[in-house]
Amino acid sequence: MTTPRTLTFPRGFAWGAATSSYQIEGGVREGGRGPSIWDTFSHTPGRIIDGSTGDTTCDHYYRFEADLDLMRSLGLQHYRFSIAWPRIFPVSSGTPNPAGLDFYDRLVDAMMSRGIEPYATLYHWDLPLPLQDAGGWTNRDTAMRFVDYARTVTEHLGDRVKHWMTHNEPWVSAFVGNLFGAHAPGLTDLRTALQVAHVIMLSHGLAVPVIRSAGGVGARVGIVQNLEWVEPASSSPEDIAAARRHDGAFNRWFLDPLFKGGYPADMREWYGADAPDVRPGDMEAMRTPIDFLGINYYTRRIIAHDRKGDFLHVRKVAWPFVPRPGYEEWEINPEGLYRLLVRVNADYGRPAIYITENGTPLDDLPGADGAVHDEARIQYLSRHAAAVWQAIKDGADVQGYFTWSFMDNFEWNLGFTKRFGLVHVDFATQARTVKDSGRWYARLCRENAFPI
Ligand code: IFM
Repeated sequence: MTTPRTLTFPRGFAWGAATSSYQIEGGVREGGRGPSIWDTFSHTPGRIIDGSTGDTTCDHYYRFEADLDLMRSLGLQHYRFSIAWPRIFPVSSGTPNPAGLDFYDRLVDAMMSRGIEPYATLYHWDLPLPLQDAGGWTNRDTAMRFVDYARTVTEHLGDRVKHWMTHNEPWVSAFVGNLFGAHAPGLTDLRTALQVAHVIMLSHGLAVPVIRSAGGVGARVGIVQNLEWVEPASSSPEDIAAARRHDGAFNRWFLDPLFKGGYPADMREWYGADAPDVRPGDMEAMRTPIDFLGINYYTRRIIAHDRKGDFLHVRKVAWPFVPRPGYEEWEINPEGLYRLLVRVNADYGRPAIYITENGTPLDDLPGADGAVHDEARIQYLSRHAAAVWQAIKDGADVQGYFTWSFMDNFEWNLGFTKRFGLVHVDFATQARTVKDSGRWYARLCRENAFPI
């Protein structure tokens, strides 16, 4: 069978772009917002490679109307954004902050009036600082506070927002923040990371029914996991076992509780005494059925056994070497997205899926003509969209695709050194320039199809 020259997606397929609150909003002291763990982390010398912070970033808090105008002018009809918990509960609990709710009211209204459908993430890493001071995600009470926060926001916005995501990338929150120390809160302890992952997943499970009932008719609730396609570096039993451990830690540890009701036994055994404190009812809560799974896909990993490697005794192998600008660690591998989708379909009972993030950082700056000619991003997007098309054709229930990101923004510990946007942002002047990829993607969104 030959591949058609134009790839057409199912009717109603949701094309969009994604961002998150701390990465684009700025205005960190506006409207009664309290501090988050990222405010203190980014202000700690040495934590962010270029010494920057999210204090201003894209200034979207003040410029959201113009940013949504730009989105509309490109014809994007779906937008995944996140809500900053410290704007809603600046002091961890008690009465919600009316100015914070008002900001998201105005933001969502501005989307609706432009024909842009909101997809809201509740937690994209900006934990209110008072909660961290009380133990953060190691403290089970944080899960209860998350449920309160989820209820407040969905009761408030649920008449307009119909797609809710509880968490963005629990693996990153837990491991990058609490084992590798590269993200807030900057800790380096495996047991802490595993406990954080557990309480985050518990908070998700507890919040799902609350969001569903407070969100009103048509509310759909999901969670976003960052998943990788994993392959062993060789056919040796050691490398195969190492790849299985990487897959266990990265993928199965977060998918099995959602769809199978328990942590994978091989990984529980591997973690031993570091495994989290699981109480009666926790796993049942985590297994609460979701309406969709959000998948953030960036790369494939080729894994070798290495006793001196990380906590999994593994080493990431860059093979075959694919030179690329930007994130050297992230091999571009659209085939891995296809395989991952087929695998999730087969192993986890064909869930409804949204690709909630997929994108690449490039050194794409305006040229002498003032335009940004990012042909490499167009290649990246078209190859990944083709992988999604093929996975749908082979049975995966993928209902939408959101590229990361709508515009260049604050890339966490990498500051402003990585640009992922369809829209270039000059952080000195706040000028926005639509990249060539933005125009290419806009056409794909409008036509629900693209020529290959
Ligand atoms: O910028 C991040 C985003 O916040 C979460 N997923 C990966 C992106 C690129 O690193």
